[in-house]
Amino acid sequence: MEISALQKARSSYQPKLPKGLRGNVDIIEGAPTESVGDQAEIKRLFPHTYGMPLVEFAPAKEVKEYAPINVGIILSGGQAPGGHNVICGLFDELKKQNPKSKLYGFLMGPSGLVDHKYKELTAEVIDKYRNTGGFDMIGSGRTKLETKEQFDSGLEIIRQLNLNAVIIIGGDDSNTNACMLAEYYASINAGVSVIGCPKTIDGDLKNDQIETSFGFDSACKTYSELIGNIQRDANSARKYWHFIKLMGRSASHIALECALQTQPNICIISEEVEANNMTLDDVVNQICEVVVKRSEEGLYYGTILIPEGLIEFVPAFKRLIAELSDLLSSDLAKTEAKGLKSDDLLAWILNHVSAENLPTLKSLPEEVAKQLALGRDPHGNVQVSLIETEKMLSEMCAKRLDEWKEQGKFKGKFAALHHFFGYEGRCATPSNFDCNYCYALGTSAAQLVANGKTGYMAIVKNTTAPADEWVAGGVPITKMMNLERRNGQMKPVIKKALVLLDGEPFKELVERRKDWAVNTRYVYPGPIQYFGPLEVCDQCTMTLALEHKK
Ligand code: FBP
Repeated sequence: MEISALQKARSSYQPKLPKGLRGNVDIIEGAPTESVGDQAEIKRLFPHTYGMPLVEFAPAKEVKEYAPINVGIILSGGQAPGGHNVICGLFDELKKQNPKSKLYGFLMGPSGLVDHKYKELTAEVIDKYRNTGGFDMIGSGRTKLETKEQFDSGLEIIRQLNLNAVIIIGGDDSNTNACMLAEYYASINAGVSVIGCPKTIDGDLKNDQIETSFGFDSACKTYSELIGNIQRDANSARKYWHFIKLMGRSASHIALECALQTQPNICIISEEVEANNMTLDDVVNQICEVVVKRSEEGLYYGTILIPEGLIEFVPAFKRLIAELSDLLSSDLAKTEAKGLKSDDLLAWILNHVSAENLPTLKSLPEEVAKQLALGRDPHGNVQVSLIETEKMLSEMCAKRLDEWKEQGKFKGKFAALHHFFGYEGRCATPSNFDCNYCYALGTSAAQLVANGKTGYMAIVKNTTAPADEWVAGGVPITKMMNLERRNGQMKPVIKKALVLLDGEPFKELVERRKDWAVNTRYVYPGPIQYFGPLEVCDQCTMTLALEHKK
């Protein structure tokens, strides 16, 4: 495999490990935990893994000896920079504990476990992927692990390879599955532990124990570089409005972080749109008002950041999506709509959707309607990355501005360009933060396994301090769960963290956005820096800094 000069130089970067993780550790157990919601029901569904204590690692008081163990690892869901370093941290710690320990990678996501597709990860394989982006060491996938047949099939290969543990690196949905797998294996005394690791560029897997999910840092820095470049172009040519959609699924954390880093003219936050009960029309009016104000100053250009999940948060669409989810999983759909191709299925839906939601569905361009109605991933999520919200909004803005022109309210020019920043940020070469964080998470996961824990997620806290001072441990996955409606049924799931409208990052945006809208206050962050002064290379996201400011 040919590698770039940067990759070569970067492969010798030694991730910084927190002091507490450098040698053998003792486990300090905290008080028993409760789930964040629906305690009685979550306890009933997870009797073997509910209520376990938080754990923290402290340097061991005595030297420890470890028997060799075998561990299997799965990369699940969307790519996030740093995934390879979780595996490297895990591998190095396992080998440090006992060189005879072995690590296996299940191929192409959770389906690798079910279908028994795996490879051994030797030092030769691992060394090629240190500090690299992507998940190509073993591949990833979105298969949902939920049935007893899948769990039993996984157990066959676990027994064949004599695995002591399976580690699932994933987002909220994948870790929900990790929790179910842990519970099932505990219930049948399978003697295998299941540990999760918090991954997703979306930044929505966080809570009082998880400060951030890995990948958010590098993805936001990559998008911010690109937004900065566009802003510089906009400020030079002064003729285009750039509509920039940003990946991030439901939550607007990525858009918010990129706005804080680059200071665009407008940044829409889906959670605010929902809280203010806004329609798409209201959003369009808000944008157009800024376009008019800037045009009065002779500024016929600007930047607008749009979170990819916006449409799900506009209350009318939210109601429609909820109805479509229930409708498509109903018995009626199973009999009448089974096997219908997309045009016929949309026609069937149009005939069955309620009178309340029909006008909303009909108001959408056909491609968007189809995507909303039919495009779901295996976890039931609308595939918002495939909906061209940026184009839809800019077309609506162009129409509105034409109307205002006729009414004499707008005298300027309006030309729009569209961008979607998503996939190019998910596999970026990880920042120092993600390299260090992921390596520590992998090391933590190995310590959880060595200490016989199951149903835990590896965590690393105090991440706004220098990496030396980070604190590692584990949190029971059941602690993060509540019940949510999915495909017409109440299901136990990890609670997603949305942007908090009373949180510091959003408050910072609110305080500054009026100024950014009319005046041009662009910031150009430039590319991620891997070598150089620490205040440039090791800085964390503004979201993390603001959320944990002391
Ligand atoms: P995860 O939640 O699995 O980390 O996914 C992240 C993500 O990049 C979302 O931001 C995006 O909406 C989705 O994956 C796209 O999915 P796909 O890779 O299947 O197109």
